[in-house]
Amino acid sequence: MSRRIRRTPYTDCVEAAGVRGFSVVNHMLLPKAYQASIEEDYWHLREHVQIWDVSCQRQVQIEGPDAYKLVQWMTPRDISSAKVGQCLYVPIIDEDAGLINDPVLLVLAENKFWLSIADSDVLLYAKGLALGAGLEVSVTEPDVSPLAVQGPRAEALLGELFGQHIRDIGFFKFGWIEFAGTRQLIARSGYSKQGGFEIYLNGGHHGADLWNAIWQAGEAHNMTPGCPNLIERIEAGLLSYGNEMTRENNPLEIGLDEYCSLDKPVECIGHDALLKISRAGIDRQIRGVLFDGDPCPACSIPWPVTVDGEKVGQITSAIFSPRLKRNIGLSLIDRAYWETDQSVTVYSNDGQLRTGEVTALPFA
Ligand code: THG
Repeated sequence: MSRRIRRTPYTDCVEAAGVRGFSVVNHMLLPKAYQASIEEDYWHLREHVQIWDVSCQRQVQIEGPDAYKLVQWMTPRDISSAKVGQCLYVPIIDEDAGLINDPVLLVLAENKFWLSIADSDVLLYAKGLALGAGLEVSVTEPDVSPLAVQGPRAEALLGELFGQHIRDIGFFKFGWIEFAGTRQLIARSGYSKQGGFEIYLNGGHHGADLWNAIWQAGEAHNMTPGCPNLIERIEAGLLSYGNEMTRENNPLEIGLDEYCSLDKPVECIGHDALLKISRAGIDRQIRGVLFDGDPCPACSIPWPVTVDGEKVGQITSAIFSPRLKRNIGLSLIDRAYWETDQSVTVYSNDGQLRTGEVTALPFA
C-alpha cells in the first residue's frame, strides 16, 4: 500500500482483529468489514457494543486570536453562543453555498476549535482563507485519532473502564478521561444512532494501549470490532460527504436547514448565497426511497429514479434493510415528486427495474 494512504495508530490492532478490507477517507485507512456480514454487524450494533477505528475523522485545529472569526466564515451555522465543551454539527460552504464538508465542531476554548472532518481537504481551505485574509491564526492537523465505541452497552463498558463520570456527558458534549497518565477528550457522539462515545486520542503512540484496554474490558460486554454500518446509517438518514453531497449541493437540498442560521446575520462567506437560494426556493431535496425486488447490490454509481420515464432524482446510497424488509436508498428528488408515497422506478445497476415510493427521513 502506498505511503500516501496513511495507517492509523490502531491499524495493527484492527488487522489483528481480522479486518477484511478498508476504505480510504482523508487519505487514511477506514476499516470496512470484519468477519461478520454487514447484516450481522447491524443487529449486533443495535443490541451490544462495537469498537470502531475512525481515525480518518481528522481534526483541523484552528487556534489563535482570529480562530472564532475563521470558523464562523466557513459555516452558515451561528456559533456565537457555542460554549466550551460543546460539539456542533456544522456545514462548511464556499461562496456559492456549495458544500465543502459537514464536520463536527468541538469548542475547546474561546480561541481554539477542532473541525472533525468528513472526506475533503478542509485544512487547505482554512489555510487559504487565513493566509489570504492575513488572519492571526494557526491551522494544523494535530496528532489526534478518534476511536468510537458505539452501541447501547457503550456507556456501561466505558463507565467501568474510565469512571462513571462519563455517564454525565450529554449528547454532543465532551468531557475528559485519564488514560496512561494523560488527559483525553471523550464526547458522546458518533456516526450511528445507537448511542456511544468517541475518544479523541491525543498521541498516536498510545493507540495500541487504548485499543487493547477497551478490547479487554469489552469481553464482558460481547464487544466486537466494527465500522460505520451502511444499513444503520441509511436507516438513520446519516449523510456521507462525497456520496449524498458534494460541492454541487447546498445544505438546504440535503436537509441541513436545521444547521444553517438564516434568520439572523452571520459573518459567513456563503451566507448571502444561501439566503438567496432559500428565498428563491430549492428545486430538489433529499428523501428516502423504499423499493422492491431482491436485496439490491452496492450503489457504487448513482441509480436513476424516474416517474413516467422522466428522471426525477438519483439514489446515491442504498442497501437492503433486514428490519424493514425492503431496499432503502437516499436520493435527491425533484420538487414536483418529493411528497411522501410518490411512486417511482429505480434503475439499480444490476439491470433490474424496481418499483418503489418516496418517504421521509429518517426511515421509520
Ligand atoms: N464523528 C466525528 N467526526 C465526524 C463524524 C462523526 N466527521 C465526519 C462525519 N462523521 C461528519 N458527519 C456527521 C454526520 C452526522 C452526525 C455527525 C457527523 C450526527 N448527527 C446527529 C443527527 O443527525 O441526528 C446529530 C447532530 C446534532 O444534533 O447536532 O451525529 O460521526 N467526531
